[in-house]
Amino acid sequence: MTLEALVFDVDGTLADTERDGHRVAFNTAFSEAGLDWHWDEPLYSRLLSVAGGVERMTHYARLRGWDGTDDELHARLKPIHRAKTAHYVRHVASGGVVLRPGIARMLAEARAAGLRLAIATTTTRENVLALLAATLGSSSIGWFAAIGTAAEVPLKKPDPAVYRWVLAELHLPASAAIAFEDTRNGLLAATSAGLRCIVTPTECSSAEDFTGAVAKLVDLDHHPTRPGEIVTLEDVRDWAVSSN
Ligand code: XBP
Repeated sequence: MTLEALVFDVDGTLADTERDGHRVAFNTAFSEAGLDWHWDEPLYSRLLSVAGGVERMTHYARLRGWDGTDDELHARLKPIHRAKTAHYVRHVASGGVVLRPGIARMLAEARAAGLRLAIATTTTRENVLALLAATLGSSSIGWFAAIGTAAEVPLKKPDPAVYRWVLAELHLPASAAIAFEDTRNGLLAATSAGLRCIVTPTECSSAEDFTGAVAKLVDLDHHPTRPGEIVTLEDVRDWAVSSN
């Protein structure tokens, strides 16, 4: 099968957004809400095992002894999550986030080669659009043939639902696409949907188990076996047909 699409995770993959972006926005929203919650870096790295901001907050609330059903806790926490999203979007719009090395180049190479681009993320659509506009310009939103977010697919990674949604939008079999992820949850979501997956871990996810990835990279500007060389679209095409 010929590679026809590149599917990118957002947080940690397109840009390293978690430690200084989302985490700071969460803490600001907690403080504004009068909660004595503060997610420092080690705690946040552990909490990242729970995909989805509201789900992560709900998980932490239970650790802090909150009672209630998931729906009851979500209802209490969603206003705080909306405030957090506003803080995060302001951070991104102010230039607080840059793309990871090689991402802009890979997107341009894929477009020039006629491949389709897609996004599969558990974050909000608002966060995705803000990140694309701030880093690639507002017209870049049109580069992506499918953008799967928490709005389109409520079930979060490692569930494969968002990757299955993207493949359906692209009208492609999993074998015609390859995923780019930074966490084990993301790797499992992509591979469970049948896609091969390249991982580029961040400091937050570096200790995770990436068994099943077809390639594990520092980033797209560092080839894993050819020191001093970048990762090209040809390398991605090779990994797209390899067995991991
Ligand atoms: C990363 C996530 C998100 C972000 C926080 O998404 O799991 O929950 O950490 O964003 P992905 P929200 O790696 O799939 O891009 O608060 O909007 O969920």
